[in-house]
Amino acid sequence: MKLYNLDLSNFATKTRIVLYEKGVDFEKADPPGGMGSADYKKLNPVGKIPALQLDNGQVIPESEVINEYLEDKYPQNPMLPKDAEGRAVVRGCSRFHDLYLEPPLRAVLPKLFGQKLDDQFIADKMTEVNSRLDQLESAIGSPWATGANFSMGDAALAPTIFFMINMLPAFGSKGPLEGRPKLAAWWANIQERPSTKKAIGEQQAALNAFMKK
Ligand SMILES: N[C@@H](CCC(=O)N[C@@H](CS)C(=O)NCC(=O)O)C(=O)O
Repeated sequence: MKLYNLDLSNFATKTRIVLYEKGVDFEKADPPGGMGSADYKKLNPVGKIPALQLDNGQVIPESEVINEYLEDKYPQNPMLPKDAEGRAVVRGCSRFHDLYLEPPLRAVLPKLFGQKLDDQFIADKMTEVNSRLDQLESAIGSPWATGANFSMGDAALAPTIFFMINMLPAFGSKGPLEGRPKLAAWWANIQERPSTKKAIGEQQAALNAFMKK
């Protein structure tokens, strides 16, 4: 099994966390030609990272679809509860991440790649990020995002919160944990868990290399 991956990518890190939790063997591969390249689009037409290539050649794109596939295929160390209601809660958490929490951060990332963005645009996106973080603070569980068990919700949130810790102040915002004690307590737990420690450690190393450039 091959994961088209970049260690810096928060969505690829989301999937690596699930692979590490389940102890599944996989090979990491850079997207041929880079993200969005014509060569990579032959494998994943949308061109985004991550995508999982199975040993039979099938390519599964989209972090959430890959994570659901991994859960179906490798039920050990479950990332979803058994009951339908609990599964809805976890899926709601990763969907909140994908649809509402992460997009306003993503909108300002081009600035890190040298693109000029309007100051008001950045300020508006920071207001939106902080309002989503407040919603997360009011809903987050303990010790894990959706309660007693580590889940796909934690896998979705952790790599983006890592980005926010490292990036929000550079965009003129307070850090995501500041004034949010439940989120800060959850983040302390994330730093102790082997799967997140490893995956976010890789993300950190890739961020350090990116910052050096
Ligand atoms: N909905 C996608 C989002 C993936 C995504 O945005 N990946 C970024 C890297 S973190 C990417 O590939 N960007 C390049 C592009 O959009 O062409 C998923 O969950 O996998």
